[in-house]
Amino acid sequence: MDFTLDTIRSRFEDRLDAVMRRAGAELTDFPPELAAMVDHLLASKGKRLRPTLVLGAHLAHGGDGEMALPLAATVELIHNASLIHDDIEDMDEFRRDSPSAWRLFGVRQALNLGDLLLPAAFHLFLQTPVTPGVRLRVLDRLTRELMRMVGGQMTEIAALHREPGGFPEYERVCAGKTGALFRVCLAGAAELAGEEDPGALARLEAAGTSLGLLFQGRDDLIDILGRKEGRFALGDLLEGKLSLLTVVARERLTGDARDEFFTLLSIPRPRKDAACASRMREILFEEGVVALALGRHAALVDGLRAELDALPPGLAALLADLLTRLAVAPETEPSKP
Ligand code: GRG
Repeated sequence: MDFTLDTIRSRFEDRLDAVMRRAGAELTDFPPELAAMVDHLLASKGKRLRPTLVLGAHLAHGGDGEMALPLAATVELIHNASLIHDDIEDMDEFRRDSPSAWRLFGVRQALNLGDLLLPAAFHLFLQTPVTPGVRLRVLDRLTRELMRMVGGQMTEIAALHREPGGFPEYERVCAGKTGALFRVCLAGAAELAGEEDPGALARLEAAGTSLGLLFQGRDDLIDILGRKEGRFALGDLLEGKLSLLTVVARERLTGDARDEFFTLLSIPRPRKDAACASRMREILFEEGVVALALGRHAALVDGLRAELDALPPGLAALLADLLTRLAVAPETEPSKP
């Protein structure tokens, strides 16, 4: 079969929707206006990358995909919960080209919605038709990774507005907040298909960690290149966030440019305005930080590509497809913010 993101996503799209809708319907006996919030959430779909990876990894390990549908829906529900909470924490007003959940329903109900999705996700996973032993192993993986995800997010927030500790700190944050779910997608799906070899599972976990780093790096680059669809660009600089750019800035900047950049980074909102963020962006372009960060990201993409041969062929093909989408084209002229 053809292991591309598009073919796997479209092959399972209807069934994944049905499983997620069933989870929504079972959530509670809400009155209609509250049920409408859940419906809105389930209707606002993203790229469905994580469930597609679950299904692809299951197929690539000899599974039929069907048995992995509850896990696929589970990771997407957890991902959605994390986005709702993340938007509240960052006060991001837009998500998936529409107002974020807290803008639509208020902070309190958005928090509740995120909270609701988590037990719903676990409840759904428990319906996976595998032996209790396998189910428990994957459940254990899921809970451990979810703790790492929250840990990564907490570490990132603790690092706001300050000069970053360096690339290892950035890697740790990405391995948690973004890599955790990717590790579940790859290694959890393989376990559901019967994979027990510790070496094979470790390779899948390593690929998930690398994907988290690449995915987050791309997100960081898109923020500065001004190509964030439906969201404000430069949000990370405004927020004073640890990012691939601030880490490379720490390595690269010297003298006045360094002092100015990190002084601006340390200013909290709302004192830091769009003009501050634009000046920071200017420094990053002028001092070659953006070019270096693009190069660093491209090298990481190449690094993971070189490791794909160690994975089952179908999964290697699927991840090769993903890597072409994670590459970020360099931009010679910075567009005006
Ligand atoms: C699990 C409720 C809960 C909280 C965990 C808030 C938090 C703690 C973690 C946030 C983690 C986070 C938002 C990481 C960012 C990952 C990222 C780049 C998301 C964007 O993913 P896409 O592009 O989104 O796959 P779509 O919209 O396509 O699904």
